Formats: sequence, structure tokens, C-alpha cells
Amino acid sequence: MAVRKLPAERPRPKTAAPGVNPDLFLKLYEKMLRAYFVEEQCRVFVRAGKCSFYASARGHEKVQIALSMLLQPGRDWFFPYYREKALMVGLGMPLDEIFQGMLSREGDTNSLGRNMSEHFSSRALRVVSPTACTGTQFLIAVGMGMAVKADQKDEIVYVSGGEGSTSEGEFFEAVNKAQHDRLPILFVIQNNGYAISVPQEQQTHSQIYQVAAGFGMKSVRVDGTRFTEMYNTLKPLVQDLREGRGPLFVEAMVVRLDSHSSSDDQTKYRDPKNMEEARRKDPLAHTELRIREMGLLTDREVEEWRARIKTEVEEAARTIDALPYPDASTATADIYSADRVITQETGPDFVSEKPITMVEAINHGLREEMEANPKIVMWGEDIQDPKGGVFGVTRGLTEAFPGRVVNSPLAEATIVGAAQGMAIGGYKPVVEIQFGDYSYPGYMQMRNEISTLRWRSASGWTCPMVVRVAVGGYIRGGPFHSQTPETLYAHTPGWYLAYPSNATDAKGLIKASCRMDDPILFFEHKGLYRQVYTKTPEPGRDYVIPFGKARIIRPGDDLTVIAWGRAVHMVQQAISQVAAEAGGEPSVEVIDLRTVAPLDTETVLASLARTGRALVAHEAPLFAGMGGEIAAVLADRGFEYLDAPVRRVGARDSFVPFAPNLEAAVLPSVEQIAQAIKDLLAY
Ligand SMILES: Cc1ncc(C[n+]2csc(CCOP(=O)(O)OP(=O)(O)O)c2C)c(N)n1
Ligand SMILES: [Mg+2]
Repeated sequence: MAVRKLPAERPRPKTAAPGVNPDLFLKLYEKMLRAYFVEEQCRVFVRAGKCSFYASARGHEKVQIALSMLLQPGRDWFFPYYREKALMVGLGMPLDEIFQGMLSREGDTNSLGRNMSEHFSSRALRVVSPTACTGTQFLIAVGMGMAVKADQKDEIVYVSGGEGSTSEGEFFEAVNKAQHDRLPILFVIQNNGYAISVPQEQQTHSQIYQVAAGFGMKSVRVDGTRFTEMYNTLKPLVQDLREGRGPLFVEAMVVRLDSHSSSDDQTKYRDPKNMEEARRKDPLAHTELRIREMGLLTDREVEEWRARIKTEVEEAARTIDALPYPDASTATADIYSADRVITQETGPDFVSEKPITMVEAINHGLREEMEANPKIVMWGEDIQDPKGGVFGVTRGLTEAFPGRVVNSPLAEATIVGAAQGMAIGGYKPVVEIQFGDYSYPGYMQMRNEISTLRWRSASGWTCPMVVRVAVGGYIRGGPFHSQTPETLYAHTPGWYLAYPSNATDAKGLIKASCRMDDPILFFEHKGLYRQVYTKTPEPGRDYVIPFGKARIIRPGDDLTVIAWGRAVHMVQQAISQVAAEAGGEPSVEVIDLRTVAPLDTETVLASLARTGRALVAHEAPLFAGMGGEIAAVLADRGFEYLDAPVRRVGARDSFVPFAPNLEAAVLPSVEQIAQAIKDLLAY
């Protein structure tokens, strides 16, 4: 770093520069030095092979520290990205915690060694554990903004990212929603000109701050490498934000002094001139120069500060480096809450003999839970009254609970991403995805963010929430209104997955879902919503069904058939068909799983032990489907019981076509199930 020599005995001025007081400037300098020595120490760890992911914040440190000084650690909320060590230093994260995160050592308060280095988390500082995904954080911050606003608090939600991440769709969704709802969110885009090797002009033809302004958001561009102007520009704007005058967007122009990460070598794609220009803007060198020029510190004092802070950082680093890695037995802890909350089925204590549909069951369950828990809030496409959802499941709830059941933008990543943020903020979102086929824009949030939050923060952060998803075919809905994607979601740890087949179970499971401490996917088969054969008397207010408890809906001795959702009814019809043909009831046991995750393997194995034969029937395609998983469990743990191969019936490995005869050719039929039952009974 260039250090210009100046006379040591200058008198210290009262004002560092117009509008900035010397104490503030010195505080900035001290924090920048600390951040600098942390970076230097991390480089040593990288060279020693002790840290496999390192993303230097050199060049970004001034804007990060300036913002930490304008915000309030422990009161405001922070959704950082992976290049924010200086923000952590600015917020006052202890050096031990920073190095524990960087080295993944025992006692790591960020993640107990589960999350990557550079992904800092702290409940005390309200720094919410980030993932490595570029752009997902914006929507989670939106949800937190919704929580803060609903609670009428004057807290600010900081969310940041690089300029590259603003090409992600979730960024646009977040800016749209934040401005629409006038949420107290501070968007900070740190524009260093590169996304790894890709220069900004290859990302976009726009200016990022103008994109935000186009959404109607208050938006400014600042030089993030210079303090005074940035600080003075942002201070009143941050105050406006705190006073509820809507979100603020800041594009901070910074430089990336180092390679993108420890896996990158920028000399391969940046020319020396470009790197030299960046170095000339080095925020630390500039501040040091100004400090000396203004005589805030003498040369000797500068050297003393450097030595003191370097020693402090190196000591913390040494202490943490001496620790072992976390015990391997902890690797899979915290995927789910230790408290299942609901372990016993209570009821059903039917309140009336009059049968209700699944739609009514879910609607009544939601209504009762909303009455009991004022933190339950709902949104989704078209769910607000008077329509009350395209299937009418939420009808009447907007009117019964004003302000708590609203339409969302047509944006599935927003629906689930914001739900996560609001759940972190203490609410219980129960949101609707109109069709399972359209859950995929939200898949990034569901696969990488929501599922991992508890685990990756060692239960520091959690997001209990419910995502209701309308699924299933046989409704002549064609390829994009017929999917039943439970396999995809069952393959994602961190979620519970309910898939009821009748009104009683639907009510018991939706009520349980609303009370649990984990993210729940609640699959509702469209083809069952109002079917007569799914109607049952209505269970009472206290009825809840624990997850992972299947129900034997028909006992039998010769064959076990395992199904869930609509397939349960197809199996029953198939048994009637077999009975009619054979002139007598076959002794077939039918198990309705009710929840796909967790899978009640105990009930299934116990049944197999009695019957010796098993068939799995499901609506989703066979290849790599849940039937394969269940068959594998039975083959592995039930091999001794088996008198026949485990058979599966499911859809063909295709999409669901629109024409009725083509749809029938792809989705499994009652006849196929009946044939499989006969084959297995005769085996
Ligand atoms: C969704 C997603 N796609 C790709 C990546 C790989 N990746 C990590 S950082 C990065 C570039 C990000 O650049 P920018 O947003 O400008 O932030 P910077 O690293 O420059 O601070 C890419 C492509 C990722 N982490 N997440
Ligand atoms: Mg960048």
C-alpha cells in the first residue's frame, strides 16, 4: 500500500473534511485496518490449505464499513452476500467468530462448519446466514421487510449483492415487491465491474440504479471508495428509510482489488492497466493518505495503529487455528427441529355427521389456525376474496381476517422467498402455489435457501412456514397443470411433505402444518378437491395428524399396497375390480402414507412382514420416483419377508398430454393397478 510521508507533528484539526467529524473518520480507519489485516490473515490460511473458499472484500471495505456506521447492529437486519468481511468487522463481529467461520472450526457460531467460509451469521448482530446463491437473498430480505412493517418497527433491512447478481430474476422480483409494499429495505449493490471474469457490459445495457428507479424506488449511485460524500449522501436517506418513507437503493461503485475468489486468477482476464486503475482507487490507501494529510494521526501513530491491529488479528487467528474441526457426528444435526411439535394423533372427534369436501376441510383448518395464531399470514396468486384462490381453498379468509390474506405478485420465487423472510421475522406464512407445475421459479428458494437455513446456521435461524401446492392430473389440464412433483421435493432434506387423500386427513395435516417448527410442503390434489369419495365428516378443532404416520385404510393378509394422494382411491377401485372378477374380496392391505416425507417405513415394513408381498402405486412417473425408494427400503430391510418382487405402478416416463386418450395413455390406470394386484397375488 502506498504510504505518503508527511511531517509527524501537525496539529490535529477539529474537522476532518466538511461535514465529517474526525472521530468518525478515525473509526472508519480503524475498522478498515482491522478488515485489511483479516484479509491478509485469510490469504495466509488459503496458502496453507486451511481455507478452501476466500473472497476478498478489498476495494469494497469503505462502503461496507460506512453503512455499518449508518445502521444499528443488533437492531437492524442484515442479509449480506459472500464478499462482506468488512461489513462484519464494521458491525462488530468478534474476530474469533470471523475466523471460526473462515476456518470452519469447532464452536463455529456461524454454522458449526456446515456453511462455506465467507458466509457469516450471527443472531446477536441480526446477520442472517447467507447461501452462495447469487440473488436469492433479495427476496428473503423482502419478507423480513414485510415482518418489520407489519410489526410497525423502525428497523431497517440491509440486503446486498454484486452487480452481477442483479441479472438474476429474483433481484427484479424483490425490487418490485419492496417498492410496491413500501418496505424498509436498503438495497446495496456493490458494483466492482466484474462477475468473476464477466465485465458488467456483458451483463446488461442498463445502469443498475436506474433499473431500481424505473420501479419507482428512491435510488442513488455513490462512489463507494470515497467516504465523505458517500456518508453525507446516505445519512439523510437512511434516516428517511428508518422513518418509513419507503425502500432505498444504493449502487456503490467499488473496485475489486483481488481475484474473485481463491479459485480465480484475475490476471488471466484483466489487463494490467485495468488492475492498476483499480489499485489507484484503493479505499484504504486513500483513507490513510487523508488521515495523514489532515494530521488526524502522525506517521508514528499510523504505524502504531497498524501494528496494534495486526497483532490483535493475528492472535485471534492463532487461537482459532488451534481448534479442531467440529465433531463429524454433528454433520447432519439441525436439518429439522428437534421438537416435532406434533407426535400424537388427537381426535378426530367429528363435529358433525355431514360430510365435507377436501376444499372445505383445508379451508376450515386454515380458518381455525388463523383464529388461534395471529402470526399466520397468507399470500398467493388470486387467493384474496372474492375469488379466494383458483380452487376456492382460501375463500372467505380475507374477509374473516382483514389484511392477513392477500394476493401476491405473479411470481413464485417471491411467494416462497418472502415467506422465508417473514418466517425468520417471527411470522407464520402459509402461502399458496397455484399449480405444482409452477413451483419451479421458487425451486431455488425451496431447494437451496429454505431447506438449508436451520442446518446451515446450526439452528441459529429457522423459517417455519407452509407452502400449499395444488398438484395432480386426471383433470385434462395438459402438461403444465397436471404434475405431481413430490419426488423432487422429497429429495430435498429440510422439508416435511404432506399429501392427503381425504377430507379428514387434509384437515388434520393442514392444522399440524400450521403448528410445526419446520418448512412444510402441503400437496393438494386438484382432482380430489371436491370428489364425493374424498368427503368425510368434519374433524374437530383439535384434530392434528403427526407427520410420518401412515394409515392402514384397509387391512389384509396377502398383499400390501402403498399409495398416497389420488392413487389411494385408484387402489381401492382396483381392489373392487379384482373382487368383482374373482367373485370375492382379495385380502389386500392398503396403506395411505399421508406424508411422503418423512416416510413411515415402520408401518410399511410391519405390513410386509405379515403379507410378504408389496405393490407401490403412485401418480408420478416411475423412473427415479418414490416407488423406487420404497421398493429399495423393502428390498433392503424387508428382504426376509418377501415372497414376490416388489412391484410399482406409476405414470410413464413422459409429460402429461392434453388430449383425454393421450392423458390416459400416460397416467397410471385402475386397470394397471388391478393387474399388478392380480399378478402379485398369483406369484
Ligand atoms: C445462482 C448462482 N449462479 C452462479 C453462481 C456462481 N457465481 C458465484 S459469484 C458469481 C459472480 C457474482 O458477481 P457479482 O454479483 O458481481 O458479485 P462479486 O463477486 O463481483 O462481488 C458467480 C457467477 C452462484 N454462486 N449462484
Ligand atoms: Mg461484481
